[in-house]
Amino acid sequence: MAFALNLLALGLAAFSQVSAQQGPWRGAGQSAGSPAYNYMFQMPLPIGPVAEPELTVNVNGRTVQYYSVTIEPFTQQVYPNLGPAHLTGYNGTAPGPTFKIPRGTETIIRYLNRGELSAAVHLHGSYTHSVWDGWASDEMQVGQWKDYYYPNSETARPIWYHDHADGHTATDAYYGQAGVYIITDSAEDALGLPSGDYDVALALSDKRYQSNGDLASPNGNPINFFGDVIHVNDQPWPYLAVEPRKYRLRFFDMSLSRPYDLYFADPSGNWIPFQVIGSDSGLFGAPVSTNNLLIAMGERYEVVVDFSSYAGKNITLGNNLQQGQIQEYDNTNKVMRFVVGNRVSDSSNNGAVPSVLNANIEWPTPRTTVDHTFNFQMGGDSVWTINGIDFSNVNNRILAKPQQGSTQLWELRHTGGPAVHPVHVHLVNMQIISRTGGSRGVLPYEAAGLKDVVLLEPGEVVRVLAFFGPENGVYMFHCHNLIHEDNTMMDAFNVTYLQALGYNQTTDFADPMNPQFAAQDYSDAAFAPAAVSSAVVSLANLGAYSAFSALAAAETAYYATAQSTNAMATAVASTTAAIVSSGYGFATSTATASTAASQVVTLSTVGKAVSNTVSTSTPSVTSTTSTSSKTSSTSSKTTTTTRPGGPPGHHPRMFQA
Ligand SMILES: [Cu+2]
Repeated sequence: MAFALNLLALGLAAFSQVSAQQGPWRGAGQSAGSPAYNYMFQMPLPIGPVAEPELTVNVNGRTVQYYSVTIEPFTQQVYPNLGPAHLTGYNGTAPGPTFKIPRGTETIIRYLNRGELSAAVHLHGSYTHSVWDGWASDEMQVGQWKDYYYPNSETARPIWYHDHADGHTATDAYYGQAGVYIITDSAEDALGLPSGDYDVALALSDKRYQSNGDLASPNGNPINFFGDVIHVNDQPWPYLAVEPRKYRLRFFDMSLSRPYDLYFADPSGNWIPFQVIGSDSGLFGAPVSTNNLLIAMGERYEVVVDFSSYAGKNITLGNNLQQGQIQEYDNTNKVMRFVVGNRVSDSSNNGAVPSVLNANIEWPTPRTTVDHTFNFQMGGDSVWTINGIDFSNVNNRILAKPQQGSTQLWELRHTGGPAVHPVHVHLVNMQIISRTGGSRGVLPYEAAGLKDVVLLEPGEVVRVLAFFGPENGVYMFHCHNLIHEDNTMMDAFNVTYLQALGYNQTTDFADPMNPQFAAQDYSDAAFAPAAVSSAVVSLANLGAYSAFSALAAAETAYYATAQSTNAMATAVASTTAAIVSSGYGFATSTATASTAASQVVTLSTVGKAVSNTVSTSTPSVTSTTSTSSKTSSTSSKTTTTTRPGGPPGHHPRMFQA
């Protein structure tokens, strides 16, 4: 009883702080039940705008696109018969504009915060440098902006972007700060999968409404938030008119606490088999056939479903999740409807799904020793913790220090609390090795590809294997039940710099609070076209990602030679030969004799425990990198293309095609 009261008090304290910062229409009432929605399957699925670059810069052979996004309040008519809902989203849309970026094209996105609360933006599924990864304390206050720089150099995959601000991520995501970001590549294009209008992103969320048609606050319950209105692309229970052919559907679970068990049902209620072709980290090696698909918060799955046998019929997407932790309401078993027409207007890319989708999945090097065990549990000094430590415990919140380029096996344990925990580890692509403690094991579509989120149900223990690279830096890992994340089931790990690689990065991208990249106050001058162009070229010239593929290859070679057992100094001690003979792509390395060289990484404000010393007893290497000389060269090779239609800036409709 004492524990329960304590829990309640802590939960309320955490939430009252957030509520106090919100507008008068926020937190106006925790609706016990939303008004009846009388337009089930009658409103079309919204297909949002695709972001267009406002500037394209070429620096030393790299293409860098510049976009701008304003976080701003807007209203949306959700209930046709009631008042509008108030949201705060990216460029005044929810979900935010969709990004479609070809692999290898770098992006710089300038976010300007014109919302009500501080903001941090995380590109979920990207191995972004720490300074642009949306570290929860690296916030833009209202009136500030920050340029985020992304590599987009991993294979084609469905990733997404959302707020990650300290303590109110759930609020911000719920009110609209989330969007789809798709990386494409030529290998995927060559497969002949459904494309264009036949490739549809479906962002799932659940919300509650007040009697006046406005949103009810998600705050007030530190355990879970479950809405009684299911949205797809922010439209309650929509329909999509489809043709009798194959479609590629990309599912994103952007809900706060709700997982879904999705299925397609014909008018007789029979479930239709479909193929799962990819997940968080891109295409599977081969498609997985199934009748249902469990997707949890933060996860993505891509499927191909064939409507060709259902011309003139309705196919309903349902949610079959029935378990104790998930609140079911009258209509939360329904998601959306596909209204199948009678005519196919384009029969290209409508063949069988290839039996081989992706022969080049970068599975981590096998490893059987558990490097870290993390207990996801209630209690401790706050409501939710990992190993009893929460994110506000600044001096202790770094729970792991994998060395750059190492592979580690983590054991994730659900050790208490009436909720599920989808665990998201930033930076990495995880192989789900095992799930014990329950009855379901690893699901076939979880095993078929790499992931960045894995679901823990009560009592379950999941082992994941991941490569911690290519860069060093401090990253978060947390529960993607965003209610838990805010309360404060989140900690960090420090991918420590591997000096022995001879990779001498002159800019510190590892400290997420590096003031060089901190948010700045808005000024007209900073948003003048010439200033934007200059800022973009300056960032691009850092070459922050230009060595990534060489770096990853060097790390793989390094650990293979070291036969590392624990990715630590022992490995460093035995790899001199590998360093010298590397040809890692970091030219002109020169070995310098030293004994017991010590590499101290001290990060400014992310916490005492971040200070990390890697001792080596072998020659250390200093190097002049070819990449830095290239990228610090003049911008005379830079070409700039300004997008027609006006100067780069912060107009909310800049992205409309
Ligand atoms: Cu959780």
